[in-house]
Amino acid sequence: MSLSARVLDGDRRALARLLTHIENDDELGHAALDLLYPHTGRAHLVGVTGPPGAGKSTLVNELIRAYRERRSNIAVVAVDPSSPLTGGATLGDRIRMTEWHVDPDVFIRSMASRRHGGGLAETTLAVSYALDAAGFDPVIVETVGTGQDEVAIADLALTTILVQVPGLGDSVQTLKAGVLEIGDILVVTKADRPEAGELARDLVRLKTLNPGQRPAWDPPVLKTSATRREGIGAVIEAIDQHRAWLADSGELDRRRRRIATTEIAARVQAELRRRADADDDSCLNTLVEHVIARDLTPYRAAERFLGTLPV
Ligand SMILES: Nc1nc2c(ncn2[C@@H]2O[C@H](COP(=O)(O)OP(=O)(O)O)[C@@H](O)[C@H]2O)c(=O)[nH]1
Ligand SMILES: [Mg+2]
Repeated sequence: MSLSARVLDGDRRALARLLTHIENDDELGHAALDLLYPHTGRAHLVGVTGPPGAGKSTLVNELIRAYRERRSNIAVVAVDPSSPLTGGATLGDRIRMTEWHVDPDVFIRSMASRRHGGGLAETTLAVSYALDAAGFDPVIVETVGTGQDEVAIADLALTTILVQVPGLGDSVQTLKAGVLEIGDILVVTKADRPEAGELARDLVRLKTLNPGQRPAWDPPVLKTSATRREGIGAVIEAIDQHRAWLADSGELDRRRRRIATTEIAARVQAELRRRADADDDSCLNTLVEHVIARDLTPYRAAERFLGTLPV
Protein backbone atom coordinates (compact mmCIF):
# COMPACT_ATOMS: atom_id res chain seq x y z
CA MET A 1 0.00 0.00 0.00
CA SER A 2 1.27 3.50 -0.77
CA LEU A 3 2.05 5.96 1.97
CA SER A 4 -0.98 8.10 1.18
CA ALA A 5 -3.30 5.07 1.05
CA ARG A 6 -2.05 4.04 4.48
CA VAL A 7 -2.65 7.55 5.79
CA LEU A 8 -6.23 7.45 4.50
CA ASP A 9 -6.54 4.06 6.16
CA GLY A 10 -5.77 5.62 9.55
CA ASP A 11 -2.21 4.36 9.87
CA ARG A 12 -0.54 6.68 12.41
CA ARG A 13 3.02 5.64 11.68
CA ALA A 14 2.49 6.26 7.98
CA LEU A 15 1.06 9.68 8.85
CA ALA A 16 4.10 10.54 10.99
CA ARG A 17 6.42 9.48 8.18
CA LEU A 18 4.49 11.47 5.61
CA LEU A 19 4.68 14.58 7.80
CA THR A 20 8.47 14.26 7.87
CA HIS A 21 8.53 14.17 4.07
CA ILE A 22 6.28 17.21 3.93
CA GLU A 23 8.45 19.05 6.43
CA ASN A 24 11.50 18.20 4.36
CA ASP A 25 9.68 19.56 1.33
CA ASP A 26 10.72 16.52 -0.68
CA GLU A 27 9.22 14.94 -3.77
CA LEU A 28 7.78 11.95 -1.93
CA GLY A 29 5.82 14.35 0.26
CA HIS A 30 4.60 16.34 -2.73
CA ALA A 31 3.54 13.16 -4.56
CA ALA A 32 1.63 11.90 -1.52
CA LEU A 33 -0.13 15.25 -1.21
CA ASP A 34 -1.23 14.95 -4.86
CA LEU A 35 -3.24 11.91 -3.82
CA LEU A 36 -4.38 13.21 -0.42
CA TYR A 37 -5.42 16.69 -1.45
CA PRO A 38 -8.82 15.65 -2.90
CA HIS A 39 -9.60 14.23 0.56
CA THR A 40 -9.01 17.54 2.33
CA GLY A 41 -11.26 20.50 2.99
CA ARG A 42 -13.27 18.88 5.77
CA ALA A 43 -11.23 19.93 8.80
CA HIS A 44 -11.52 23.33 10.39
CA LEU A 45 -8.06 24.87 10.63
CA VAL A 46 -7.65 26.95 13.77
CA GLY A 47 -4.53 29.06 14.31
CA VAL A 48 -3.48 29.96 17.85
CA THR A 49 -0.94 32.73 17.90
CA GLY A 50 0.54 35.19 20.37
CA PRO A 51 3.78 36.05 22.16
CA PRO A 52 6.08 33.39 23.64
CA GLY A 53 5.08 32.35 27.14
CA ALA A 54 1.56 33.71 26.72
CA GLY A 55 0.04 30.35 27.55
CA LYS A 56 -0.76 29.13 24.03
CA SER A 57 0.34 25.52 24.57
CA THR A 58 -1.48 25.38 27.88
CA LEU A 59 -4.64 26.72 26.22
CA VAL A 60 -4.31 24.25 23.35
CA ASN A 61 -3.93 21.44 25.85
CA GLU A 62 -7.23 22.47 27.46
CA LEU A 63 -8.84 22.72 24.02
CA ILE A 64 -7.74 19.15 23.30
CA ARG A 65 -9.40 18.05 26.53
CA ALA A 66 -12.63 19.87 25.65
CA TYR A 67 -12.71 18.51 22.10
CA ARG A 68 -12.09 14.98 23.39
CA GLU A 69 -15.03 15.38 25.74
CA ARG A 70 -17.22 15.83 22.69
CA ARG A 71 -15.49 13.02 20.84
CA SER A 72 -13.79 15.05 18.13
CA ASN A 73 -10.61 13.69 16.59
CA ILE A 74 -8.23 16.55 17.07
CA ALA A 75 -4.78 17.21 15.67
CA VAL A 76 -2.35 19.85 16.88
CA VAL A 77 0.68 21.23 15.10
CA ALA A 78 2.95 23.13 17.48
CA VAL A 79 5.51 25.31 15.80
CA ASP A 80 8.34 26.30 18.08
CA PRO A 81 10.72 29.16 17.62
CA SER A 82 13.85 27.83 15.97
CA SER A 83 16.30 26.99 18.65
CA PRO A 84 19.62 25.45 17.70
CA LEU A 85 19.80 24.05 21.22
CA THR A 86 16.50 22.26 21.56
CA GLY A 87 15.81 21.89 17.85
CA GLY A 88 12.21 22.78 18.44
CA ALA A 89 9.76 21.53 21.01
CA THR A 90 10.16 22.90 24.50
CA LEU A 91 10.32 20.59 27.46
CA GLY A 92 6.97 21.88 28.69
CA ASP A 93 5.33 20.99 25.37
CA ARG A 94 6.79 17.49 25.54
CA ILE A 95 5.56 16.90 29.07
CA ARG A 96 2.06 18.09 28.28
CA MET A 97 1.95 16.02 25.12
CA THR A 98 2.55 12.75 26.90
CA GLU A 99 -0.90 13.14 28.43
CA TRP A 100 -2.40 12.34 25.02
CA HIS A 101 -0.01 9.68 23.81
CA VAL A 102 -2.39 6.88 24.64
CA ASP A 103 -5.37 8.52 22.92
CA PRO A 104 -5.61 7.34 19.28
CA ASP A 105 -7.91 10.23 18.38
CA VAL A 106 -5.40 12.92 19.33
CA PHE A 107 -2.41 13.57 17.10
CA ILE A 108 0.24 16.08 18.10
CA ARG A 109 3.14 17.14 15.97
CA SER A 110 5.90 19.53 16.93
CA MET A 111 7.71 21.35 14.20
CA ALA A 112 10.88 23.33 14.62
CA SER A 113 10.72 26.56 12.71
CA ARG A 114 13.68 25.79 10.51
CA ARG A 115 13.22 26.67 6.89
CA HIS A 116 12.99 24.52 3.84
CA GLY A 117 11.97 25.37 0.31
CA GLY A 118 8.67 26.90 1.29
CA GLY A 119 8.14 29.26 4.18
CA LEU A 120 7.26 27.81 7.51
CA ALA A 121 3.59 28.71 7.30
CA GLU A 122 3.16 26.97 3.93
CA THR A 123 4.88 23.82 5.20
CA THR A 124 2.67 23.93 8.27
CA LEU A 125 -0.38 24.25 6.07
CA ALA A 126 0.72 21.27 3.99
CA VAL A 127 1.10 19.30 7.23
CA SER A 128 -2.44 20.33 8.16
CA TYR A 129 -3.70 18.96 4.82
CA ALA A 130 -2.29 15.54 5.64
CA LEU A 131 -3.98 15.68 9.06
CA ASP A 132 -7.23 16.78 7.43
CA ALA A 133 -7.08 13.87 4.96
CA ALA A 134 -6.35 11.52 7.86
CA GLY A 135 -9.71 12.53 9.34
CA PHE A 136 -8.79 14.97 12.10
CA ASP A 137 -11.14 17.88 12.72
CA PRO A 138 -10.29 20.41 13.99
CA VAL A 139 -6.63 20.87 13.21
CA ILE A 140 -5.08 23.42 15.56
CA VAL A 141 -1.81 25.14 14.73
CA GLU A 142 0.10 26.92 17.49
CA THR A 143 2.63 29.51 16.34
CA VAL A 144 4.51 32.34 17.96
CA GLY A 145 3.18 35.55 16.52
CA THR A 146 6.32 37.20 15.22
CA GLY A 147 7.69 36.60 11.71
CA GLN A 148 6.96 39.56 9.49
CA ASP A 149 9.16 38.23 6.71
CA GLU A 150 7.00 35.33 5.74
CA VAL A 151 3.38 34.43 5.38
CA ALA A 152 1.92 34.12 8.84
CA ILE A 153 -0.29 31.21 9.78
CA ALA A 154 -3.03 33.76 10.54
CA ASP A 155 -3.26 34.35 6.78
CA LEU A 156 -3.78 30.65 6.23
CA ALA A 157 -6.09 29.54 9.05
CA LEU A 158 -9.89 29.67 8.88
CA THR A 159 -10.20 30.83 12.47
CA THR A 160 -7.38 32.66 14.23
CA ILE A 161 -7.24 32.86 18.01
CA LEU A 162 -5.03 35.73 19.09
CA VAL A 163 -3.71 35.18 22.59
CA GLN A 164 -2.76 38.12 24.77
CA VAL A 165 -1.32 37.83 28.23
CA PRO A 166 -1.61 40.27 31.12
CA GLY A 167 1.50 41.75 32.63
CA LEU A 168 3.44 42.49 29.44
CA GLY A 169 2.87 46.20 29.89
CA ASP A 170 1.32 48.66 27.51
CA SER A 171 -1.47 47.10 25.50
CA VAL A 172 -1.51 50.12 23.19
CA GLN A 173 1.54 48.49 21.62
CA THR A 174 -0.84 45.84 20.35
CA LEU A 175 -2.85 48.44 18.52
CA LYS A 176 0.24 49.98 16.98
CA ALA A 177 1.39 46.69 15.59
CA GLY A 178 -2.07 46.23 14.07
CA VAL A 179 -1.84 42.69 15.34
CA LEU A 180 -5.32 42.81 16.83
CA GLU A 181 -6.82 42.69 13.36
CA ILE A 182 -5.63 39.17 12.70
CA GLY A 183 -7.67 37.72 15.57
CA ASP A 184 -11.12 36.28 14.94
CA ILE A 185 -11.21 35.45 18.63
CA LEU A 186 -9.21 37.42 21.21
CA VAL A 187 -8.21 35.46 24.29
CA VAL A 188 -6.72 36.90 27.45
CA THR A 189 -4.86 34.03 29.08
CA LYS A 190 -3.84 33.71 32.73
CA ALA A 191 -7.09 35.32 33.83
CA ASP A 192 -6.22 34.25 37.36
CA ARG A 193 -3.82 37.22 37.37
CA PRO A 194 -5.10 40.55 38.66
CA GLU A 195 -4.28 42.54 35.48
CA ALA A 196 -6.36 40.26 33.24
CA GLY A 197 -9.59 42.23 33.60
CA GLU A 198 -7.91 45.47 32.63
CA LEU A 199 -6.28 43.91 29.58
CA ALA A 200 -9.62 42.46 28.46
CA ARG A 201 -11.27 45.90 28.81
CA ASP A 202 -8.40 47.48 26.85
CA LEU A 203 -8.82 44.93 24.08
CA VAL A 204 -12.55 45.62 23.84
CA ARG A 205 -11.81 49.33 23.63
CA LEU A 206 -9.01 48.96 21.06
CA LYS A 207 -11.13 46.63 18.97
CA THR A 208 -13.94 49.20 18.87
CA LEU A 209 -11.51 51.96 17.90
CA ASN A 210 -10.00 49.77 15.24
CA PRO A 211 -12.70 47.60 13.68
CA GLY A 212 -10.46 46.36 10.85
CA GLN A 213 -11.67 44.57 7.76
CA ARG A 214 -14.48 42.47 9.08
CA PRO A 215 -17.56 44.48 10.02
CA ALA A 216 -19.83 41.44 9.98
CA TRP A 217 -17.87 39.48 12.57
CA ASP A 218 -17.23 41.05 15.91
CA PRO A 219 -14.27 39.26 17.50
CA PRO A 220 -15.21 38.27 21.04
CA VAL A 221 -12.79 39.04 23.86
CA LEU A 222 -12.60 36.03 26.17
CA LYS A 223 -10.69 35.33 29.36
CA THR A 224 -9.25 31.92 30.17
CA SER A 225 -7.38 30.50 33.09
CA ALA A 226 -5.81 27.16 32.43
CA THR A 227 -4.76 26.76 36.03
CA ARG A 228 -8.36 27.23 37.18
CA ARG A 229 -9.75 25.47 34.09
CA GLU A 230 -11.99 28.45 33.38
CA GLY A 231 -13.20 29.94 30.14
CA ILE A 232 -12.32 27.06 27.83
CA GLY A 233 -15.94 26.24 27.00
CA ALA A 234 -16.49 29.80 25.81
CA VAL A 235 -13.48 29.54 23.47
CA ILE A 236 -14.84 26.31 21.94
CA GLU A 237 -18.23 27.99 21.56
CA ALA A 238 -16.63 30.99 19.85
CA ILE A 239 -14.76 28.69 17.44
CA ASP A 240 -18.07 26.96 16.61
CA GLN A 241 -19.81 30.29 16.10
CA HIS A 242 -17.04 31.63 13.91
CA ARG A 243 -17.04 28.46 11.85
CA ALA A 244 -20.80 28.72 11.35
CA TRP A 245 -20.51 32.41 10.51
CA LEU A 246 -17.83 31.69 7.90
CA ALA A 247 -20.13 29.22 6.16
CA ASP A 248 -23.31 31.31 6.42
CA SER A 249 -21.82 34.64 5.39
CA GLY A 250 -19.94 33.42 2.32
CA GLU A 251 -16.70 34.45 3.99
CA LEU A 252 -15.56 30.81 3.94
CA ASP A 253 -15.34 30.87 0.13
CA ARG A 254 -13.53 34.19 0.21
CA ARG A 255 -11.02 32.94 2.75
CA ARG A 256 -10.42 29.72 0.85
CA ARG A 257 -9.71 31.75 -2.28
CA ARG A 258 -7.40 34.09 -0.41
CA ILE A 259 -5.57 31.18 1.21
CA ALA A 260 -5.12 29.38 -2.12
CA THR A 261 -3.82 32.56 -3.75
CA THR A 262 -1.43 33.20 -0.86
CA GLU A 263 -0.16 29.64 -1.01
CA ILE A 264 0.49 29.70 -4.73
CA ALA A 265 2.22 33.08 -4.56
CA ALA A 266 4.36 31.99 -1.62
CA ARG A 267 5.33 28.81 -3.41
CA VAL A 268 6.26 30.67 -6.60
CA GLN A 269 8.37 33.06 -4.56
CA ALA A 270 10.12 30.23 -2.73
CA GLU A 271 10.78 28.41 -6.01
CA LEU A 272 12.21 31.53 -7.61
CA ARG A 273 14.44 32.08 -4.60
CA ARG A 274 15.60 28.48 -4.81
CA ARG A 275 16.41 28.75 -8.51
CA ALA A 276 18.20 32.04 -7.97
CA ASP A 277 20.27 30.58 -5.13
CA ALA A 278 21.05 27.37 -7.03
CA ASP A 279 22.74 29.52 -9.66
CA ASP A 280 22.37 26.84 -12.36
CA ASP A 281 19.18 28.02 -13.98
CA SER A 282 20.23 28.89 -17.54
CA CYS A 283 17.18 31.02 -18.27
CA LEU A 284 17.62 33.02 -15.09
CA ASN A 285 21.39 33.31 -15.68
CA THR A 286 20.88 34.63 -19.21
CA LEU A 287 18.46 37.24 -17.92
CA VAL A 288 20.92 38.23 -15.19
CA GLU A 289 23.63 38.74 -17.84
CA HIS A 290 21.33 41.04 -19.81
CA VAL A 291 20.42 43.05 -16.71
CA ILE A 292 24.11 43.43 -15.80
CA ALA A 293 24.94 44.41 -19.39
CA ARG A 294 22.26 47.08 -19.00
CA ASP A 295 20.36 46.09 -22.09
CA LEU A 296 17.34 44.84 -20.15
CA THR A 297 15.71 46.33 -17.07
CA PRO A 298 15.01 44.03 -14.11
CA TYR A 299 11.29 44.69 -14.72
CA ARG A 300 11.46 43.35 -18.29
CA ALA A 301 13.68 40.48 -17.18
CA ALA A 302 11.03 39.47 -14.66
CA GLU A 303 8.33 39.64 -17.33
CA ARG A 304 10.38 37.47 -19.66
CA PHE A 305 11.16 35.00 -16.93
CA LEU A 306 7.49 34.60 -16.07
CA GLY A 307 6.77 34.29 -19.79
CA THR A 308 9.05 31.23 -19.95
CA LEU A 309 6.95 29.30 -17.48
CA PRO A 310 4.40 26.92 -18.99
CA VAL A 311 0.84 27.59 -17.88
N1 LIG B 1 -1.11 31.56 36.18
C1 LIG B 1 -1.27 30.99 35.00
N2 LIG B 1 -0.19 30.52 34.34
C2 LIG B 1 -0.37 29.96 33.14
C3 LIG B 1 -1.65 29.84 32.55
N3 LIG B 1 -1.52 29.27 31.34
C4 LIG B 1 -0.20 29.03 31.18
N4 LIG B 1 0.49 29.43 32.26
C5 LIG B 1 1.96 29.32 32.47
O1 LIG B 1 2.64 30.15 31.55
C6 LIG B 1 3.84 29.54 31.12
C7 LIG B 1 3.92 29.51 29.60
O2 LIG B 1 2.87 28.69 29.12
P1 LIG B 1 2.88 28.04 27.67
O3 LIG B 1 1.55 27.43 27.47
O4 LIG B 1 4.06 27.15 27.49
O5 LIG B 1 3.05 29.34 26.76
P2 LIG B 1 3.33 29.46 25.18
O6 LIG B 1 4.77 29.77 25.00
O7 LIG B 1 2.48 30.60 24.73
O8 LIG B 1 2.93 28.16 24.54
C8 LIG B 1 3.89 28.16 31.74
O9 LIG B 1 4.72 28.21 32.87
C9 LIG B 1 2.45 27.93 32.14
O10 LIG B 1 2.33 27.07 33.23
C10 LIG B 1 -2.79 30.34 33.28
O11 LIG B 1 -3.94 30.29 32.83
N5 LIG B 1 -2.53 30.90 34.48
MG1 LIG C 1 3.96 26.87 23.21
